[in-house]
Amino acid sequence: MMKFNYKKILIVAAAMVAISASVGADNLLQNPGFEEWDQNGNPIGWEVENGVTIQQEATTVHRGQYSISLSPTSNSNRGVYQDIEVTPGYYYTYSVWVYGSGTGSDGIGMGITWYSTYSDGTCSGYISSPDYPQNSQANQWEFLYILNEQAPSGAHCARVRIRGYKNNGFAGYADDASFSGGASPVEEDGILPHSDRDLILKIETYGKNIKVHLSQGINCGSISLFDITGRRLYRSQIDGHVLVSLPRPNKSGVFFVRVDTDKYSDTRKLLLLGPIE
Ligand SMILES: [Ca+2]
Repeated sequence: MMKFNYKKILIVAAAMVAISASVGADNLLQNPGFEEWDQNGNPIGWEVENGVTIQQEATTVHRGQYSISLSPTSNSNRGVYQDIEVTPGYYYTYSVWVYGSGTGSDGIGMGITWYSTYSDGTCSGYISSPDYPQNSQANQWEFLYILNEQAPSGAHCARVRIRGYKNNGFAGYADDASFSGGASPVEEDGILPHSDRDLILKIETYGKNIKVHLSQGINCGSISLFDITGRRLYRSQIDGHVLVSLPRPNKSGVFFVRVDTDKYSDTRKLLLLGPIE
């Protein structure tokens, strides 16, 4: 098969674009940064599967004070999860930062499993599992994501998982998970409020990620990625970082990166050529 290997990415700083979307892409996970732990040593909001030892980790963290360490105690892929109510046909994005002790079957991964029923906070009635991304480098933080996955017909519950692949040993750490969405297939846009600040300094692609350099440390704000139809594909909080990673869509097209603070917003047009190699 002929493989096109376009590396060239054209970044176009656009004039303000009338793109906005209703809020509905907030993080649906409880305790997404593994900052809150109960007296039994379990992360609040997360279910711990059988066959894994988890620990509160205070040294190797992506952000905040803590992350979670995962060590399967069998040959099964086990970890932690949350069950989230979803709407069939709507789009969801899931991301996690992971730090694998090794790669492949020695590493760590994440994924969504769709179920038909959400009841009492629990999924039942298995439907399907999309691909489970996993880390590709050992001993460094890596951003894993499933971008804009459509909940299948009949799916009312998503089991949002992080799991270790290492057999009977330490698989890695995870931190800063985000599951967002609820965007309908066609999300109508409002008009962006006034903006006169250059909050975005530079945008570049790096492997599977889009890296956005911000002109200043924004203590409270969010960054979003939209497609050409104005549908929000991804959103995360910024929290003082000047370099933010976003998931890169695996297709060509025009996209928009937008930074919002309480006073200002800045939107840039992004033209992606070619699939991720
Ligand atoms: Ca954390």
